Amino acid sequence: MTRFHTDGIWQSVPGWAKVFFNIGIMTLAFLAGCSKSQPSPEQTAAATPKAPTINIDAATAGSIAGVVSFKGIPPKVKSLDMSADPGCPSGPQPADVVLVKDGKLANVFVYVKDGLPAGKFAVPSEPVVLDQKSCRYNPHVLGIMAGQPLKITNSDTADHNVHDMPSNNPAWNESQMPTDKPIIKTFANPEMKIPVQCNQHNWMTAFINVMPNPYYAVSAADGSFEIKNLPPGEYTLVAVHEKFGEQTMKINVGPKETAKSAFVFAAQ
Ligand SMILES: [Cu+2]
Repeated sequence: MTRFHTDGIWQSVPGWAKVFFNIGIMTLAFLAGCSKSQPSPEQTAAATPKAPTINIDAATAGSIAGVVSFKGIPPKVKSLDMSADPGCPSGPQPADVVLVKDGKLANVFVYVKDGLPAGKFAVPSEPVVLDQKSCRYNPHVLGIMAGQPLKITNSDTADHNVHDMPSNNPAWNESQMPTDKPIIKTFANPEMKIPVQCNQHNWMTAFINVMPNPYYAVSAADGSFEIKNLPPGEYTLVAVHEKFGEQTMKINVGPKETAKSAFVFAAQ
């Protein structure tokens, strides 16, 4: 309150009036501070909307089971040379971007895009594991719910580095030695196809799909996938492959039914 001390008018004001003036200013500042730090209940409710958590009725829940095929001759598998690092396998190693076996395609991310009830789905506390093994990310494609822990482990004798490159979540870039404890991460926001790369080994790539619900799966080596515990309804199902793009289908799931679906990808 010394900012007026050079002002002639202020100097002519009696001392008792200055005291009252200063008390008034301090009271106003105090009230302004209170209104900032203690929002009204209405403000709090608006800032943190509470969507109801959806309960799935086990008596009627169904599932989707399917297979992803590959039509035609798959592209030649690239050979990787990991020999520069003695902690990695020696000799030519097959790339894991395209995995076709007996006409079936692995690492296709299949998820329910539309048709689910509105609301919030329970988030599992069980972590999803991303392991670095034989100088690859295992799995190469994974799904995780927003808020669910991701546990990153190093099973190799090589040093690795885990670098994610999201656009709707914070990025991280961390080294992990063979003896280091697991790195735990979470993603707050749903986001598809977050690339992950090892800065030590440029062939090591993975994709993380952060989902707002638990209705997704990754096709296995035999092309199979299954999405369980779905309430009966009509859904839009999407299948995405890193190289071969995206496909969409409508599918109806009746009460207690296992609806069958099939996707067929081809070289582009
Ligand atoms: Cu690495």
